[in-house]
Amino acid sequence: MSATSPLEVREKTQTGLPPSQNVQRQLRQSAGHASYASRLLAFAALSACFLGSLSASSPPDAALRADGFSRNVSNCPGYILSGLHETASGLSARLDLAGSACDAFGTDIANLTITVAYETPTRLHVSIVDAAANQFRLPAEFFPRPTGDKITESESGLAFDFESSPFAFWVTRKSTGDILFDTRLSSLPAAPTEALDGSALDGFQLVFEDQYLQLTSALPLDANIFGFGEAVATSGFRRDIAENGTIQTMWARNAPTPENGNTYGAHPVYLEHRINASMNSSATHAVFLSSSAGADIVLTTPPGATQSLVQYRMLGGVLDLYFFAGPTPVATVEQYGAVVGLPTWVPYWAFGFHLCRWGYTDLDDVRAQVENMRDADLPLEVMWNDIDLYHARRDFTTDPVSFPAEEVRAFIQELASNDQHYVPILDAAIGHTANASDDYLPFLTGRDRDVYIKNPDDSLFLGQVWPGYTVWPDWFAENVEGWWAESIANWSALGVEFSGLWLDMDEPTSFCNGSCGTGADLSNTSAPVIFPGEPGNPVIAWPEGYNADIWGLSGNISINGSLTFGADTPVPVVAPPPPLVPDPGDPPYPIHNGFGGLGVKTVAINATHAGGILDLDVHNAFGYMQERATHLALLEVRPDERPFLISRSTFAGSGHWTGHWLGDNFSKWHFMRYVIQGVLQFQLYQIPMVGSDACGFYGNTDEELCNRWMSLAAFVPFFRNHNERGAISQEPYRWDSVATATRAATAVRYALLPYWYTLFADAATKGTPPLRALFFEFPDEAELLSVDQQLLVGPSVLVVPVTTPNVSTIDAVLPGRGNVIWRDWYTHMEVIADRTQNTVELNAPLGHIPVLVRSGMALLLHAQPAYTTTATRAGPFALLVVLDASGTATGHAYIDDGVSPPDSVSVIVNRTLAFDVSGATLRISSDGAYDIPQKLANVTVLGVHEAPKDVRVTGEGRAAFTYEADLQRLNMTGLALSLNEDMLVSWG
Ligand code: MIG
Repeated sequence: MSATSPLEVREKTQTGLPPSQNVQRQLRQSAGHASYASRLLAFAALSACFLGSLSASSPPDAALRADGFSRNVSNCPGYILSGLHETASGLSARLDLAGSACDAFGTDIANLTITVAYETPTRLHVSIVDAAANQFRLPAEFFPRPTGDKITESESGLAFDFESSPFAFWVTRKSTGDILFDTRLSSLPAAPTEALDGSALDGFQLVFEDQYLQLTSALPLDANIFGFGEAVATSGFRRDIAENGTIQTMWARNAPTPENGNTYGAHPVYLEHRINASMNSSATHAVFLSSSAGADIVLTTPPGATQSLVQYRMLGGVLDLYFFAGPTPVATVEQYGAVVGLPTWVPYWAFGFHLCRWGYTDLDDVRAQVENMRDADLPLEVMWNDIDLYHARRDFTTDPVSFPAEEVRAFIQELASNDQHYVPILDAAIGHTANASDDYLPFLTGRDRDVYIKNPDDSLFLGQVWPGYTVWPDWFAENVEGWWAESIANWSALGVEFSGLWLDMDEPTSFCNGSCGTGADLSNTSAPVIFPGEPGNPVIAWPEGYNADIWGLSGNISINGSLTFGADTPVPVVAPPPPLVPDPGDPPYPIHNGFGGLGVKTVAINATHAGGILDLDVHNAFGYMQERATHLALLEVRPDERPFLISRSTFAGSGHWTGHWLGDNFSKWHFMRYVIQGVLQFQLYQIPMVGSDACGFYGNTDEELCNRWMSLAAFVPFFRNHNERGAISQEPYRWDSVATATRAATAVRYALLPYWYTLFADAATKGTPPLRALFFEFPDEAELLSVDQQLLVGPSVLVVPVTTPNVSTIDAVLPGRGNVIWRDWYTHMEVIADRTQNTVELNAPLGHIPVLVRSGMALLLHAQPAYTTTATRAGPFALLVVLDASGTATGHAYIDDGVSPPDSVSVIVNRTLAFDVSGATLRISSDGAYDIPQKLANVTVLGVHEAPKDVRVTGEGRAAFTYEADLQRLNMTGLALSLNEDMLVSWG
């Protein structure tokens, strides 16, 4: 922009600040990249330009000041600590407002209580609450937190220190003396200053008002921060704190994976990793603010500052903070899991391939998919249906013409007889009856039992979704769980004999703003949104580089022998939406919600829940509450099966109830690139069962993108291809090359299932993240911190997906700095990286995804990947041992029946195997009550330097083997070893 635009003039007048880079970026972005997401962002930017305020504390205009709030925290007085009561395991004290109230964005609360508890050697709990207990607190009944854990201060790895006047505190890692969190003004940059987005940072005192809480901590300059989601960050998995800064808004929103904007879930937790290069050491810690309040969390570095900072700006609640000492990334994540709840057990079948789309017209269409997959020999484990299944787009129904219930039942039973499963969608909103003769029972029984969210006047709160006018379950209502379980059971009895459920629209999404149904014509059951693929909403987008005007609608990689590929386009940097003036009735501090007002396209914030809970306080937890209720309902309906859920809107602790898919992405290369950061984020959030819509949801895909995406998707936990209504078909059999790539990647996945399953058992029992960023395993290697185009499945399997078009090789980073031997999964050959760069160029022709295995590891595998996970499990096991330089390796495996839920004492009958290799001997120790019928049929040992003369197995005598010197590979085949006993295999 060379000349001053009217927008800038307007902005100057409104704020007195120079035009922010923020807005300029918005405008550039909206011009260059016309996605739905960017249109929304551009809209938000324009509104902001016209409406005003740019920061937490920019000068208020007269209209805003009418409510008496100053919108400026610079003269907030902070608090003074007194009445200190110290115990061996912590302290409590009063905090009283240190001067006159500033009433910045709410009314200052004069009297607070602080409680500090050393709970475990690696967990410190700091809670600052209003003494009168009027502020909303997460009810422990629904959001359990560990109670009773207590150690003495001297046993803690963390120290809490404070200054009394004004009150400030800091948390130190005792072993290193590092200060991890520090709210002292003397540690923070001098205020006022500004955030990198141009917004003002007026003051850093603790602010505790009814509708605004602010807490600021200094961080090391350009700190390595991960987490704060749900986010699709243009900076990658590592958050941007020093270049553009980050404003992560916590306000669950149905926005299709907006870059740098708030989206479906809210996770107010971050992990920080510090490397001490000179000491060759590192340590990780995490900070969790246990609050469902709407919020902006700011990561920034003020201009010229020598430190960065994190600032929490919360719209209510209390400051309930947990600090986790790690010190490894994996241990840190586990410690977080112990507070919010460990991930739910996942049934074995859920690791199979899932096929879905929006727009299967009828049951025949769905049946045809199952047949086509079988004909193409493409493993299909779970068939899904979207809202096409519904009658009148209502939950708990099937369309009598296109999906007759009895035929749906027969179809699902046929799937079951082939060891296949069925998962339907379940939307959050319940359609309101259209008139007095409408006998839609789920709505009517729910109304009778008083389970819906209300308006302040106690009438039903009405919004609008696919069925027309709708209500929403109030998950805090007394009868809601019974009604929900019964509705689910009835649906299943009707014919929809699902194996799991897909929870959508649980932000919750409405198509109108706030209470739009009260007084409206309820007989109008049309949705105000046109289905994609219908006139007025055609699906016209294609992947970067594909030109449909030239090549038509096939999406083929070549047409008449020439390549259908243009050029990849660079990804624009997208700033978060600027803050808006709050909608009337919204709290005075305008969080950067991409939709603007808090009630836009969702339930109004003044809607009420049982017990008088305001929707404002629990908006971010709607998804969590529904996931919990649905999980409990499934346990009631099928007490012998593990509930399987995939849900869109998640909150801290959701993983205890559900898995997650990353939502409505786009069929674009750069959205495929975001998959890895998304999957890694949710490992940190303790929702490890996560994946993307493979081949892309919005827009048409093409052969090459779908080929690469299916290959990647086979290496993330939740493996599903899902597509938008109206887009070209993208089931993996649609293109031969995609079918070939999918078969190959799926075979690797199914071979690895015992390993995957063990990783998820470790998640369910200890909170260990199954998937890992490279630095999780190699925490001292600073060069890995920004690597988020590769990922580790567990500690041992390194995946290097191709995420750009038109290439046949890829440069891989090999972690370990030469101290680890990496071998190619397919060939078993050693892969050697350049010694200074730690990188290597790998062959990656279309259809091939490079996978490397790490030395020092023993992996239990299925020897014969088959069509379903059941058929695969029926076959024998294999063991792959990759020796390290000193000839050792270890590993473990967890095995059970794959379906039983934990009983009341949380134990599933199981067997664990430990593998320990050294001195040319493999020791297998077997422990547990589960009887493994399948035998161990082969053992492959890589890294054996000399041809053995013979191989012996305990109790069996000599075993047949082959040895290949070039691969240093010892292969024992044709074994039939029981895994229910300890065993020794030795060679030499
Ligand atoms: O407004 O059910 O994210 O996966 O296909 C769209 C139709 C509603 C959004 C989900 C998407 C699903 C679609 N749903």
